Amino acid sequence: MAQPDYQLFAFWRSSATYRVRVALALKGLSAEEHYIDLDAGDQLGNDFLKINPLGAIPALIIPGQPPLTQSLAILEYLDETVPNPPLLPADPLGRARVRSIAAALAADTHPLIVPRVRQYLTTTGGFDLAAWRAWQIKWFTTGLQGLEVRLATETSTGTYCHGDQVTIADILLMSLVAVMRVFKISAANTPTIDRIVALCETHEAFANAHPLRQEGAPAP
Ligand SMILES: N[C@@H](CCC(=O)N[C@@H](CS)C(=O)NCC(=O)O)C(=O)O
Repeated sequence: MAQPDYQLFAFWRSSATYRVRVALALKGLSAEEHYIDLDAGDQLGNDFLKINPLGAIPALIIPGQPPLTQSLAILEYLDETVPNPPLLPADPLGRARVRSIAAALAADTHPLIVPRVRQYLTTTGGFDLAAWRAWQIKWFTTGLQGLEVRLATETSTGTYCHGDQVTIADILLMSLVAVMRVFKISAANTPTIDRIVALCETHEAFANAHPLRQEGAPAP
């Protein structure tokens, strides 16, 4: 069997890992996954903290190189080293728009619902599980409904978030939708997002990255 191109520290449900899985598949690259059980706290074990001292996945190991962390940085690295198919538009304004959509989801939405935030809020923060769920719903839907307004009104929206090709913006959108489904949360009144999600789902790269299709996932 061919050697994988990379090693990927991953967890079945991880939204940020999903992004890397999709990008690797779109670029025709392979990675051997190493399971970091976020529910068991593996991300805070000494072995993994040597790979990412911030205790978060994904981490991508390129042979002979220090680990790469932060999904957006990894996506851009993959796009620069394997240019086809491109995951960013050719023009600077287009690239800025795609990066803006991606950052709105990766930096302003997703970090609010990760396990370390749940852990803090449900202990020190005094949240019970109902308050945590209300928090999850609030920030997921705030992020997606804000994006819906952008996608529905900005002229650069095409069949995908930007134009008619998959970009990093679509990967980020799908990564949020994928975990919202795991948590059984949906945002109402997002017809543009729903249309783009349905189109992305027709791609094998997205379908195969689905959280419930990963090792360690519960039976659907
Ligand atoms: N901004 C980071 C987010 C990394 C992150 O928070 N990953 C989550 C899983 S999706 C994690 O490992 N969380 C561990 C924790 O919160 O304890 C990225 O895009 O890679």
